[in-house]
Amino acid sequence: MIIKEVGYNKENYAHFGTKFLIGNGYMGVRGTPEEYTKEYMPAINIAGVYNLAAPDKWRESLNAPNPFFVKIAIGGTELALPDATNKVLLHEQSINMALGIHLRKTVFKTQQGQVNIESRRFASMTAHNILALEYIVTADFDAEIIITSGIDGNVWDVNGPHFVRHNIVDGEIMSVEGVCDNGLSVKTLEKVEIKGNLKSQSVIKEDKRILRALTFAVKKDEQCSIKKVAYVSTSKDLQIAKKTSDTNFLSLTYDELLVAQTEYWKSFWVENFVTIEGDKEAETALNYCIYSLQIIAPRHAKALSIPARGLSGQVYKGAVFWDTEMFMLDYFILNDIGTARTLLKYRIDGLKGARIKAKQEGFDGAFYAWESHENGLEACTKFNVTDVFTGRSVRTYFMDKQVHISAAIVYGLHKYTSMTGDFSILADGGLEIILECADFYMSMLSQRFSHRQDSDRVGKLELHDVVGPDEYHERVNNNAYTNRMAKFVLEYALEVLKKQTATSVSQVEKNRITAYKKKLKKCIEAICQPRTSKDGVIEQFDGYFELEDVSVDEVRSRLKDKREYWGGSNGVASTTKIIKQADVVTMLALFKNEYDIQTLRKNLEYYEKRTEHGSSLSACMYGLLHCYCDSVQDAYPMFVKSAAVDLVTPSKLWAGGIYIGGSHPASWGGAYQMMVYGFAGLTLKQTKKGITPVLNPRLPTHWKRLAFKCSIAGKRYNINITNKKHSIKSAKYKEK
Ligand code: IFM
Repeated sequence: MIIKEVGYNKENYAHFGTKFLIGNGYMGVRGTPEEYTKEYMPAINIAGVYNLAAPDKWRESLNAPNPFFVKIAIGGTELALPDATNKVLLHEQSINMALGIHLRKTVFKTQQGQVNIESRRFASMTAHNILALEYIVTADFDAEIIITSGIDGNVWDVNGPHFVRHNIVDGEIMSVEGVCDNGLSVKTLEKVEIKGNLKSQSVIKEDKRILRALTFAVKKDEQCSIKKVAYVSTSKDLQIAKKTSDTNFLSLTYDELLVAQTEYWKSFWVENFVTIEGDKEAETALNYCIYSLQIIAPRHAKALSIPARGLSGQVYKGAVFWDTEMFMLDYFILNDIGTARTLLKYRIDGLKGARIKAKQEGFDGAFYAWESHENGLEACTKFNVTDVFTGRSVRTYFMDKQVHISAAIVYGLHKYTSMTGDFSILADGGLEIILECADFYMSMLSQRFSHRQDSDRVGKLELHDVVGPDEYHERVNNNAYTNRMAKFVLEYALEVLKKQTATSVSQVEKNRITAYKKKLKKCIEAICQPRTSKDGVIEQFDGYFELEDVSVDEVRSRLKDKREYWGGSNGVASTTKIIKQADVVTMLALFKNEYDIQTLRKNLEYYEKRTEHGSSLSACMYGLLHCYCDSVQDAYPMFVKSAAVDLVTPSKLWAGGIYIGGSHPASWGGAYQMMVYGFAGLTLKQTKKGITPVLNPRLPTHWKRLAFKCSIAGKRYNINITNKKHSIKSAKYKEK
């Protein structure tokens, strides 16, 4: 349960900051050494609080003043990374997932001898505003050690600076409050316990930070240390949190918090650890995904979702994408129904924004934000990529044409209700989402005027001018995935309406509902199917088959700059069949029961060769479909790729001049889905006894045993699978 890196390389600052993230759903803390300043991207990224720094910038999430800032000096010389790189004898960073703690150890060599730093830090899982740090220094010689620590309000921002003013307070409890020009503020308080032979201390108050310099006189191998407890809050907390924080900051101690933290994670792993006997690496990677999803789960909030880059920073504006409902939600439905509900309630709140966007784009109903901020506010701009050659912004169509976003939310609601048996969410606003998304797609469907004379299209309704999951091909007609998802929304709307008992409804209203159901039925029957080749390949969108058929490598070789954007009007992939990510394959993975296995295999084979996997959302969908096609050995590398996405060196940090690094929660969720639905083959059956789980396992041959727990319809199950037998037994656990 340890993720560890030994050795120091300054160049790893962005990757390790992400890999060694800690968090508690309220905030994420990047895994950078304590002495790092903003050039090296330390961040305490707050969930769900956004600001626009200037009209020509992007709105993005906020980073809090950093109370984990600490550096040391010995004999007047600073020992701080990265400047002191040449003095490093040993450097280790790790996450102990069993305890939810980040650990760091550095040994510096000086003229007098060796100096050792050890730190432990965590984001409290039991008090969401709280961060805690222990920092210990020893030297193998008698030394005067200065530990300088405090709150650094000079934070790293992608599209900042956000704070126009810093209110700084000195005293036993120090604080830095960053204030934005609209009054929005983020405040960090800290108190410190000091241990060791303290000779003197002083306070350094600067523009944006306040520090304490603690001078210790220590004997050889004697420790000096600080233990810090910090409280981070924002002026939006009351709006977001379920309840006001009952944390009595003054009375909390580091030691007590550590005990509570350890207890929390111990009981968490009893419920959530996934055993993969025969493959330690896969086991660690998958449990890292689970740890990582848990530390970004908005357990404190009434209605909040998870950004595409989790809480690893402001990349993608800290915004929420389809990633949540299509990739992450299943983990929460199966393990933490409270969080699953919170994620969906965020979309219920977002209906306001979705209605506005639909209207603006000329449609009825609800068109959800492609990149969603609070209240469903669209954060995606029309110019989302920068041309690496000219430095100019490129018009992209993610925001206005990626209409499959609305269907993803309805799909999420469907998964939630059908797997938990909790239909109350429909009465709490879910039904409105389903019906308004249905209205949206019905208003988009247009009678076909196309020049093409295919007989199967006559009288059909088409979905024009969209972008499917494959973002490299913009403004296409009848994207297979989008059409199927739109149809799904209409089908689900019809299904829920049929189940509604309208006893107290007037005759006029009944007639209206009947007419509406007829309209839904008509659209369901008429929505056109994608073209299919003679040998069963489904065309991703109208005209895809006519594009240039070249390999991914050939397209890559046409790049003049490796950071060039492959899509859009000038992209190297746009005129070819090379796609960014699973598109038809995603559709087939979701609706596999509608196709025979030959069709699934044929399409998998066809599209796999033509997929760049330029998005971390891609591999898991290929992996899932491989499992459904019983090609488990081909699924396995896709599983590893998804699960270990943030453990290995990142392959893509740029999209045409825009930094897109950070963590990949959708990929973690996708790996989890592969484990549950793919390898364990979990499906649900509606029987007289209610919703029951069924297994159809297909383990990779080197896996000896797969075991995990999950919750279905309010019951917790123990699932145990070997190559010879499998079982599902009730587990003693009550869903909270
Ligand atoms: O939602 C994804 C999209 O499918 C591909 N680009 C990145 C987004 C955020 O992860």
